[in-house]
Amino acid sequence: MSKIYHADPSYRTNAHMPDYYEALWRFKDDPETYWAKVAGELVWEKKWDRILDWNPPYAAWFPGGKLNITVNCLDRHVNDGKRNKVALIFRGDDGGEKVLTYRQLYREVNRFANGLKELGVKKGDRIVFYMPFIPEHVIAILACARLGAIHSIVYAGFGSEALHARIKDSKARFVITADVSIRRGRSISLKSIVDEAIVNASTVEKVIVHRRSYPPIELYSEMEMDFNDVMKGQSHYCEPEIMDAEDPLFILYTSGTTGTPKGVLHTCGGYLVGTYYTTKYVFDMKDNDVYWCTADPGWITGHSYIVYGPLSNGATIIISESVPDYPDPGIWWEIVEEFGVTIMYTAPTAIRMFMKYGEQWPDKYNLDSLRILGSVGEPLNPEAFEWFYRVIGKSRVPIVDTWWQTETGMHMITTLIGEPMKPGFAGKPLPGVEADVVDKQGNSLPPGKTGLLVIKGPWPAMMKGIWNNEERYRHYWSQIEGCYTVGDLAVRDKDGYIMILGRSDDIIIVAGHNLGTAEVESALISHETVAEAAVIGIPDPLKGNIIKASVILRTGFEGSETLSNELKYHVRMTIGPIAMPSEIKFVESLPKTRSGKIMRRVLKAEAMGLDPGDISTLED
Ligand code: 6R9
Repeated sequence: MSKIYHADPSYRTNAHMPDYYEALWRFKDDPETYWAKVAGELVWEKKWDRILDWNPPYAAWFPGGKLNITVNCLDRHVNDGKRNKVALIFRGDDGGEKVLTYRQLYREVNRFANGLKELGVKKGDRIVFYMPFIPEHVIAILACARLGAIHSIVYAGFGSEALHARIKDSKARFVITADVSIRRGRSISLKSIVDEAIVNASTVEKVIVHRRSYPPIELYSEMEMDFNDVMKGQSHYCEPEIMDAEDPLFILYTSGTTGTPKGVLHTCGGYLVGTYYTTKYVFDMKDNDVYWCTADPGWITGHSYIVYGPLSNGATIIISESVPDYPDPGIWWEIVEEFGVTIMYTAPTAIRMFMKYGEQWPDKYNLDSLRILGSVGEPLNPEAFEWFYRVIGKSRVPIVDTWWQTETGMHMITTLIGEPMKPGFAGKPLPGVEADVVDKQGNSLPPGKTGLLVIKGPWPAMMKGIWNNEERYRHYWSQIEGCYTVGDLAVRDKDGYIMILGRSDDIIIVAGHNLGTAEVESALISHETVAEAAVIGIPDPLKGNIIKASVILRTGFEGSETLSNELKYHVRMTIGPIAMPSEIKFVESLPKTRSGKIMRRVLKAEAMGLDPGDISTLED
């Protein structure tokens, strides 16, 4: 039985959504009225005709509605008394800062949009981004959306082949990049990667380069243009393109932990409603919050919870180019103290890294400003939850462990800040989301039984397709009748809290028992010496599979045969003999995507001497 944590009752009393069950009841009673109320808080050029047309697997949300998402993220705040509120605070890798108010951000976006327009950018054009995380990145995203152009952001860490494949698949007309990104005090050339990536990509007409270094790099060809020159002399107002609710907003190629990347398509209306709604209620976003999401815009988390959700709520966002341990592992806590961050949203991979370095780093800083902590990307193991709660949140700050995906666009399962928290469990489906844990035939499973996580029915920010791949889109909805199959394993408890056990392709079947990777990894991490762990199943003639674990130890511990045996025994005692790893390997690092997810199939291929498949999304 795991522990249950309760936030101070004032959290609940003051929350935008104080009562989960009341909201759930309102949703169930009349879903359309429920969503109409949320959508009604936003600015529409023309109101929708209907809330939803649902012809599975195709949904049209707010058909007939017309809007521009940037009007909701900028114009309305500029006109509604938030003109001089800080919209964005940038903190560079070198400690440099830049602050933009809503008015300033609005003007920059409009100027850049006008510049793009002059270059011929129009509604529906695809624009690929390969940019560092600097304010210009956010400006360019919003400028695209202002014109109705479709952005497709690629992590500025992927290689030229991955970038090339995404440019080709989306048939991009424009690429926006920078000369360099700066990581750990070092400049990493982005422009040269773009140069390679656009060879044989004949659709690309222009490459826009934000030049940061001095002296500025030369721009050689006719195709290349300086970012600031695009803006130069442009007016501060650009008429927003009025979009249909179902017009495309962006394509984002998924992190690809399991296969070749797919271009997930999101559209304007429902996506805005879904990200606005979840930012408001899950993060309980208030006017004086200082919100910091540590993700990169190249991940869906950056799209939904750095840009569109927070800005549509008129929030103050922090963006930072810094990595968690440079110049030292105190940097993130220094940022929290310095800017008075109230809501911090990060990933288990970062939390486990901080656990490894030890409490002395966060302990140097005053973290009193924090009022909500969030996690996303992987299961937040109970051990990591407890550490985050105690060391960062001082046993006072509620944690929202948010389960969702590129495809879902918005948070789907989490624990609202006023609800009891159960470490290891993401929580319950948000009001508006119907999730279930089922067997392969789609039968609901009782509490305690492991099964497939599915979503029943449509939700506003759901993906609307896979770019150029109808079949792959249909596949999500065709495995189990009437359900969107998310590809994760899960188990529910008697209160309806859902624990995510890992990807279903990573499932390990030992002697007929289904084991989720997260279960075994959490057991390993609960040992005092372990910072991080990844487990895989290796075929075995006797047991079906045996478990092989790769383990990163906390600072100050060393791997040995004795420790290996101790860890095996620890897992045996925590879960049972079935889950005991046959082999434990002590490693310095694990293969991860740029968003911090462990790529177990790479470990598996390595262990079995097989080809790892597409590894274009692998970090470094
Ligand atoms: C937002 C994002 C989606 C996959 C998802 C699941 C894992 C995300 C999680 C989580 C457990 C959480 N995942 N959040 N697992 N608890 N709170 O990460 O999108 O990159 O598309 O990945 O990430 O496996 O299916 P994406």
